[in-house]
Amino acid sequence: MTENKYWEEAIETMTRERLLALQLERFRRTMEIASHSPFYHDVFRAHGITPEQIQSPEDIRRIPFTTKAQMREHYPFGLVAGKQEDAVRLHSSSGTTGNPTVIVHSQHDLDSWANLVARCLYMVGLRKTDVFQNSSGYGMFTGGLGFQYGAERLGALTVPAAAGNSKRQIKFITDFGTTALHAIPSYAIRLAEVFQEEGIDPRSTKLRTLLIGAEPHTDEQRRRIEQMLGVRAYNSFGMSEMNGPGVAFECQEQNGMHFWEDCYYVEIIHPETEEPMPIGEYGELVLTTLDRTMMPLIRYRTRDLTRILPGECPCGRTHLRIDRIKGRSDDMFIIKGVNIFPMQIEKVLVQFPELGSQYLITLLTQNSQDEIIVEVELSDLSTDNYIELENIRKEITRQLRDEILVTPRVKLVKKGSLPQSEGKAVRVKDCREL
Ligand code: DLL
Repeated sequence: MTENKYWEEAIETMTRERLLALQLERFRRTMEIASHSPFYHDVFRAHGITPEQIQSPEDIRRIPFTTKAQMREHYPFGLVAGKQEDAVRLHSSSGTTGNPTVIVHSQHDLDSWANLVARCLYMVGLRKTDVFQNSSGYGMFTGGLGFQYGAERLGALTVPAAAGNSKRQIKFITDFGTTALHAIPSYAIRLAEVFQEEGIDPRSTKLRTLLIGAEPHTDEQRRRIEQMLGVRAYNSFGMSEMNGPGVAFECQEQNGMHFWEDCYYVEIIHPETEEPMPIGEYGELVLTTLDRTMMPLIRYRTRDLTRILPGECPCGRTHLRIDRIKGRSDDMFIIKGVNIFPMQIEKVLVQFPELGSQYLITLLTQNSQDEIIVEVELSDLSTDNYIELENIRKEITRQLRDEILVTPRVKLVKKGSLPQSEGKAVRVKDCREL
């Protein structure tokens, strides 16, 4: 018997027309459920909106957006629509300022989420015979439990290694015959460095597949990670408000992430005018959950910037693909009137074999002027000849200026000297005077 290429063929390859019909039906059902929450009850009433009015994408645009600020205002349970006795899990995202955001799930929601993650894992070639190791933090961070239940649903042997302790991660990979690893990209780099320090060639292990996501990274960084670990690395996108991982994932083409449109309604809007952006153009991702019963979110403004890729994917899946996340509108910083995303800087740095993978961008005020300092670690391939280092530094400065249109102060620092965080990498420190 030939093996099926898809986890759920009928859904994954559904025609666009049928997919839209399914989405509209689920959108109406989602609104009906959401109207039982205090928050959406008031929103729908104030705007005179009922589920029956939603017959087309144009109708959807009449519904107001939901923002993170509103979720915080209605903290913790103002958006919960289901009954307390049906609630089985709560995740909350770290709130750096004010209240965190809270998401509550029913058993149905958790089953649906696990199925989506299994669908992603199957898509990149994982099967029951794989050994899947998860180096995510467990707990509130959804990369832990989200992948755990997804990989179990797939039927893989799942190793909940959790975050940190790189030597132990490597021991698990070696001893348990780990074939697939989930890591955030900055940690994948760290792990590759520890393999090297320990004198173990990752290619001598069974590790072949890496799933990386949860933080922005360039395609160049992905290729570097693939090279360092001898794996194929697939980009994985999600956020706690939309469950966690399993929202959009690359297929084996490695060309954009398929968004699971049976479970999410996707819009890309202009962040200021809020008008829909044409296919192929960058804007802010706005998402609606279509299969959540405890706490649906409708037209949620994610702040993530991306675009829908035009054309069909050779893999046969009909669900749309988004480009890698360019950044969050709140990561963007403005220096001397120029808008800059950290990923533009990473794209330049990663081209230099003399540089390692860790960098830190610091924004300062000097003589009432904004200044940008880029500190970047040297790699093992770099020289310690001062003149050569100075030439490299000048070349990096020149290329960065061409990319971001302002001249940064570049500092080359010793490997291992930049601060490392356990969770997502901190790339920008803004120390400017207000
Ligand atoms: O990061 C969920 C997740 C876990 C995704 C594991 C993938 C793997 P949050 O902590 O709520 O959830 O952070 C969500 O992280 O809005 C994006 O800004 C960013 N992000 C997530 N995936 C990617 C990615 C999880 N592949 C926020 N590329 C999102 C770039 C990403 N940014």
